Amino acid sequence: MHDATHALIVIDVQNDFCPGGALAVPGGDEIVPGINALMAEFQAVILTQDWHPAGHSSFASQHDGQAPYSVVDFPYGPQVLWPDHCIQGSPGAAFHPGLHTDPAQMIIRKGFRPAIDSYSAFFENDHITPTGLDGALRSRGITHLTMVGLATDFCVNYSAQDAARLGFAVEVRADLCRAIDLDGSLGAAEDGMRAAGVTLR
Ligand code: VGL
Ligand code: ZN
Repeated sequence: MHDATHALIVIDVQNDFCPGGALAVPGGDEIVPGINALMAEFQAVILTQDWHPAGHSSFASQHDGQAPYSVVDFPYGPQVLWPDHCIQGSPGAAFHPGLHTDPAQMIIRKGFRPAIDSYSAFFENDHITPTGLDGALRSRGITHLTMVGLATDFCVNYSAQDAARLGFAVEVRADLCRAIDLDGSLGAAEDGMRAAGVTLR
């Protein structure tokens, strides 16, 4: 059992990111039993939930002539356009039914502002708008984070790098993550996380 300074952050283990979902990550459901087991080792378990309004600006459906997985320029930089996914209150936005949610002390929802996507559990994709997680962790004296979930190369990657830059000691359990891997995004994410000081294991 870790002490009270360590938290487990479980990222976006939601139906739309699992096989059969709108933005399915290959093998996304395989990590659920291992994550459930890992929860028992932590005094603090926090879940994140991708939580978009219908018609969110990150959806390809909102951009004439753009296919899902194309990249367009947003005011804050390049943005991948996704299939419609994790719409607030929809079955796809719900946690995977096998995920143990009772141990969670906090659920951070993100991506609810129509004009900004949010991969990271700490900041939206403008890298300015905070989710509040940094303050919540700090006020509890939490300094060490273990991250698991979906997808390795997007929400886990952005969350881990932001956390490391904010001064947390961060470990990503790659065996309890699965990737989308668009055009080498997994390799780039692994390099970026290591460069930011994240421990990958
Ligand atoms: C995610 C793409 C869009 C993720 C969320 O959880 O990695 N990826 N929204
Ligand atoms: Zn999303």
